[in-house]
Amino acid sequence: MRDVRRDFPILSRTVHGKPLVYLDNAATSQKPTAVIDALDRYYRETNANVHRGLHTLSEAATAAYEDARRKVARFVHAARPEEIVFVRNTTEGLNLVAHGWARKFLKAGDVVLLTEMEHHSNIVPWHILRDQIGITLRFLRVNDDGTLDLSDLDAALEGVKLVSFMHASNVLGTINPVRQIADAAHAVGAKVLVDGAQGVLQMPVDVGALGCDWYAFSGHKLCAPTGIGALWGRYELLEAMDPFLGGGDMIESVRLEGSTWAEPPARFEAGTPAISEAIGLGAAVDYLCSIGMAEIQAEDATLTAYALEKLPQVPGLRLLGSAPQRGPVFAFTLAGIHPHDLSALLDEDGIAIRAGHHCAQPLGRRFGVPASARASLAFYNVPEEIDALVTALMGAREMFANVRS
Ligand code: C6P
Repeated sequence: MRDVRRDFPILSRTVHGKPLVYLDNAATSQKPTAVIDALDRYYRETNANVHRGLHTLSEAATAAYEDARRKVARFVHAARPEEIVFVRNTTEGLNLVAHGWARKFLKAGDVVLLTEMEHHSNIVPWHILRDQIGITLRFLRVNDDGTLDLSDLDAALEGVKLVSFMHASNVLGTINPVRQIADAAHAVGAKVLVDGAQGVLQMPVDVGALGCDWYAFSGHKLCAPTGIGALWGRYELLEAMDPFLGGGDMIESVRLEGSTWAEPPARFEAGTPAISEAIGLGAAVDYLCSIGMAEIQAEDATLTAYALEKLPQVPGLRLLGSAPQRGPVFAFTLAGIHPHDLSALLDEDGIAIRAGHHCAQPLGRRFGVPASARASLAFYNVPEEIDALVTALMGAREMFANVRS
């Protein structure tokens, strides 16, 4: 895995004269040369609009765009490429289900079950829909160790039409038991939407094995460019959904009196899509498959074990979440130092972490921590970078202690 660092040009840069230690992978991943080159090649050789022209460039662009869809379909083990809808990001994928499916099939009083650990992108769309059509929202609670409280899942599922929850937490690191929740939800006739933003780079994803109905993820967390993501959905569900954006490329026919829509996935891809970004996502998926997602998962486990051994050695450090099934994401507080100050201080050592509420304010309230620092790793990180983080945290503690005394 050490060798893969060479595939990421940015990892050899310095920040404030120090080697970059990039520990903000849950916010966005870095991009390998294979992806950067795919974008460069596309704009140098193939750039044209897709699905619209009969000239050579347009046909080549269309072929590359649809090839990327096939690669993404294989990556998540979709039954067919048409089950992959290209969207901008996880947020748009979740909103597409809220507005394309839930708005059509749910009515006032129907219950949508979420969890207390959700990212805002899986809470706010449901608040909007609740205010518009009167659905009821219910939340699974989070235990002190950062696992979901599933002790009375059957009661929580009463009257539920849709369960929507994250595969892996961007704060606690917890990996949720998707199959267990999906099976229980399906037993009461509910549909299951999974926010795969963090899950998708941490482990092999097989949507059939997970047992969900939709799975949304962002390319930029998967070594691909920003501006592209995917919503996988079971085809018959996509077929039943309404579009939430209208325009070019999503229609079957348009008359002044009205329009009819194309079949999925085109129905949900109105307007000129993010063509180069989709091709970049295809290149990212190829790159990750060349390493192997099982190998990436194993590397994450090694890094996670090392971080869990090292971080508690910092006096005053409180780690949020200690779930047994977890990914390499570590939110923490350090006694006496505001996370924003900590982040700024670490930046001077070339270390990039995130600080704040991590777009999960309800979860922060649950733990009585409105803001925390967060180090998040990816397979291209190395144990020495965890050592560098620990040393910098110790230094920050000392510095603040001196300031106070
Ligand atoms: N979390 C983080 O630093 P978008 O912004 O649409 O690509 O992803 C949204 C999203 C949804 N669910 C989870 C679990 C996420 O972690 C994220 C993005 C980043 O934690 C940016 S806020």
